[in-house]
This record gives sequence, structure tokens and C-alpha cells, in this order.
Amino acid sequence: QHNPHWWGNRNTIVHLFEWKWSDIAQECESFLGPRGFAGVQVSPVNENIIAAGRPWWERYQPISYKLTTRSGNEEEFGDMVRRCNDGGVRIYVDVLLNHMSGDFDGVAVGTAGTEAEPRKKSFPGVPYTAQDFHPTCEITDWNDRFQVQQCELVGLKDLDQSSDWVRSKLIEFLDHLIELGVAGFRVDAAKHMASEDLEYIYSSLSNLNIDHGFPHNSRPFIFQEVIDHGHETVSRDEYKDLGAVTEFRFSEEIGNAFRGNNALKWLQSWGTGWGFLPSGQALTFVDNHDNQRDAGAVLNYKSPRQYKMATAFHLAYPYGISRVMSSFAFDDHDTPPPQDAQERIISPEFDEDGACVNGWICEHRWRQIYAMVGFKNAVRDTEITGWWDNGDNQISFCRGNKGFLAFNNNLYDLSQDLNTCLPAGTYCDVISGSLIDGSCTGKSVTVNENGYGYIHIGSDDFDGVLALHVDAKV
Ligand code: QV4
Repeated sequence: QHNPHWWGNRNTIVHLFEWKWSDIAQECESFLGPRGFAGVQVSPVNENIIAAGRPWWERYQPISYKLTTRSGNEEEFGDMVRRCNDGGVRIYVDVLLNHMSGDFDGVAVGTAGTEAEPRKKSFPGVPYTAQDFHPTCEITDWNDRFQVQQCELVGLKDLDQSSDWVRSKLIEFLDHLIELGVAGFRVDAAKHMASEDLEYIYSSLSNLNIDHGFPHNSRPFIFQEVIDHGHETVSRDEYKDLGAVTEFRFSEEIGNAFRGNNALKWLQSWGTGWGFLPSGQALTFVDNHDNQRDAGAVLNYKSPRQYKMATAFHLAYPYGISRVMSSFAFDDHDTPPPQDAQERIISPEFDEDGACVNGWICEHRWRQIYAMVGFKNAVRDTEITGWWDNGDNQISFCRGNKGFLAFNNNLYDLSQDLNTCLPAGTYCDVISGSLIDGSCTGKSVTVNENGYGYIHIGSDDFDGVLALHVDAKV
């Protein structure tokens, strides 16, 4: 179940973290569809516990499978899926199959008004009772399979996916979403569930809904959150044949490279050459909603210059199933999404350039990022050719004769004639500007009969990357 069911030549997923369904529907119609995005990963859709201060992570603590959260209700969800599919944009849901909520004193009331007593492992809204869970224990040794898969991840009540009842409830929940027209699922905490149990669940799911434009017999796309830095007892290899797997090594290594800890010239062997999963099994990202909050090598929106370069490389290099992060501003792990005094999530607002202004970061609306989504569509099905580097942090390469990329992460200028592999003509650099009514608002590059063009990226230029492609010819 590795096929993401993209429409046309599209090929990038955006994670609209914590967005409301009505806003996503609008975004599909006004921005994502027209800009060629392939799909949206949405935050969990089922009812969750209400935590004090409303941190984003309360949504990872389910109470029932009713589709009411701070993002909206079932009707709004269904409307979003239909409108996005109508614009050729697929919806993938973040689903919590591993656990229910953690401890809560007394009776908890969820976002749909359902009551539960997590301490007693009592979730009448499903219903689940204590017998549907593994006995309580703590994960202290992350290389102990039993602990990782049968104890409680940060105290979250751990469902027993080998039980018929639990399986039937999970399948019913996922089938309900398929009926509503989704294209697939991000499976949260997949590593904490036995792959045999997941295999049973995935293979029992319905085919995608043909009324939403999916071909007959289409299987739901599955991508599983398995964090595997290498040498782990529970490894990505146990899951990769069931569906795609999040390739965390990609995120760490691309961060390292563009932070300047590893020369860009080494990226020539990017992909499986770096020990990553085969391309069609790897869900790739520069950062995700968890690791963007951790210190370390991973880049996030707070280092915009490096972040844009890493994202350009991510989307230009033909490896993996690409996902772009779209965040809200945060100070610490618990910062809630933008919300009003009544703790309702607020809608993004945009300035005259289309950038978000009210607490939403909207990386996907940064020109340098959405332009690369367009680049990836334009060069689809071409190979890397004409690799060049200066032996250090300046590199360039072609995507067949359809696209060309150059990066400068050195502290001196890149200024020279390079092989762009493009047909002769003048091209607009889609990083420094846009092609509007036939003229380019940024740098232009003239390519001669031999495919060469003069490339300049100053060390103090606003962006350290330049991108040309055949759909942006002046
Ligand atoms: C606290 C203590 C625990 C204690 C527990 C019990 O820290 O030691 O056992 O109380 O009383 C929140 C709090 C956390 C709290 C927990 C339970 O932050 O302090 O535990 O709730 O009340 C998100 C957040 C977590 C959050 C969780 C549930 O990141 O902080 O925990 O949601 O709300 C591993 C896994 C990987 C996982 C990753 C974070 O292998 O699968 O850790 N990633 C996914 C999601 C992630 C999510 C979960 C899993 C859980 O991407 O966002 O965690 O669904 O690497």
C-alpha cells in the first residue's frame, strides 16, 4: 500500500498541522490545487481529551472515534475531503491506532462531549474496557521489543491490536474515513505495534471510494511513523513492505548538510547510498511536527535561509515520497496552535504577498518552497545528470533537460558558467522571483546552444539556491 494516488503529475504532500477543515478546504481551492500540491496530511480527526492550555499534543490522546475535534466536525471534514479531491488534492489522515489517552483525574470529557475514565481504561464512547489494553508498564529500554510494543508510550493506554474487538474497531474507524473519501493514512507510533497486527488491519481495509475519483480496487496509501536511526531492535525493515515508512535519517542528514556540518558535495550519492530506504518506501521530510521542536541537527522555519535550501534540495532530488511541513509559530513543546480567547483555533490570515501573518508560519506559502513544488512537477520522470561541485559547498545538477539547480553554501560567491542541460533560451530563477506575464521578477539566466549559462549566487544573496525549469522560460 505504497501508492499515494496522486493526481496528474503532482508529487508533494503538505502537512497542514492543526489547521481547521474549513480552512484546508479553502486552501485546496485557492492555493494548493492551483500550485500543484498533491495532497495534505491533516491532524488527527477523532475525538481527543481536552488538556489544560490546549497544547497541540492533546490530539494524540484519543477518547473515541467520533469525528469532532478543534479542527471541525464530521460534516466539515467530509466537505473538505470532497472539495480537495475535486481540485486534485488528496487527503491523508494522521491516525492513532496504538493507544488511547493517558491518565486523567476523574471523568474526562472529550472534544465531542464523550466521557471516559482513562485511569480505569474505560472508554465507553468506543467502547473499550481494560481487557482491550495491554497491562500497564513503562518503556525504559527502547531496545526491548516487549516494552516498545506492549508497554505505554509516555503513559498512553496501550491498545492490544491482536484482539478481535480492537481490530474491528480500528478497521471500522479507518473504513469510515475511506468512505468519506480520504486517500490514506499516516500511522502514528507504528513502531509501538507489532507489524503482524498492522498487516492484518491494513489488508482488511476497504478499497478507496470510487465516488471520489479513485480507480476501482485502489488500496489506501499507508505511511508509518517508525523512528529508526539504525541499529534498533524494532526496525523500519519490519514495516516497509506494508506501506511507506518515515525516513528520519533523511531529515537528520539533510539538516546536517545544510547547517554546514557536512559538505554539500557528498550529496551526489543522496538516497539509498546514504543507507536510506528504497525511494518508493520512504516518506521524506526536512522536519516534522515532533523533531522541529527538538534541538539538534534538524532544520526548521527558524533558520529560514538554510531551511529553504534544504527544502529545495529535498524537492529537486528524485528520492522518496516528499512531504513539506507547514507549522504554527512555537516557543516550546507545549505552545498551542493559534487560538482565540475561547480556545477556538483561528483561521490563517494572509498579507498581500499571500504569506501568513497571525501565528501560522505557512512554509508552503513561501515562494521558494511552493516554487519547488512546481519544479518537482515540471521535471517529473527525469534523472539527475550533469552533477557539478567545487569540492565543497557549491553544487549544481540537472534534471534531464527539464530543470537545473545550483546551491551555494560557501562564504564566497558562486560565479561561473555551468551546464544547465536546458534548451537554449532565457529562464527565470523561480527562487529569487516569479515569471509573471512573461517577465521575470528575479534573476534570469540565458542558456546558450551548448546548454551553458552564467550562474551567480552571491554569498550574501537573500537565498543560497537558484532553480530553472522549462515551465518558467521567459
Ligand atoms: C507524562 C510523562 C510520562 C508519564 C505520563 C503518565 O512525560 O513519562 O508516563 O505523563 O502520567 C504528552 C506530554 C507527556 C505526558 C503524556 C501523557 O507531553 O509529558 O507524559 O502526554 O499524558 C505527542 C507529544 C507528546 C505527548 C503525546 C500525547 O509529542 O509530548 O505527550 O503526544 O499527548 C517516540 C515514539 C514516536 C512518537 C515520539 C514523540 O516512537 O511514535 O516518541 N511520535 C508520535 C507523534 C507524537 C505523539 C505520539 C507519537 C503519541 O508523532 O506527536 O506524541 O501519540 O519516538
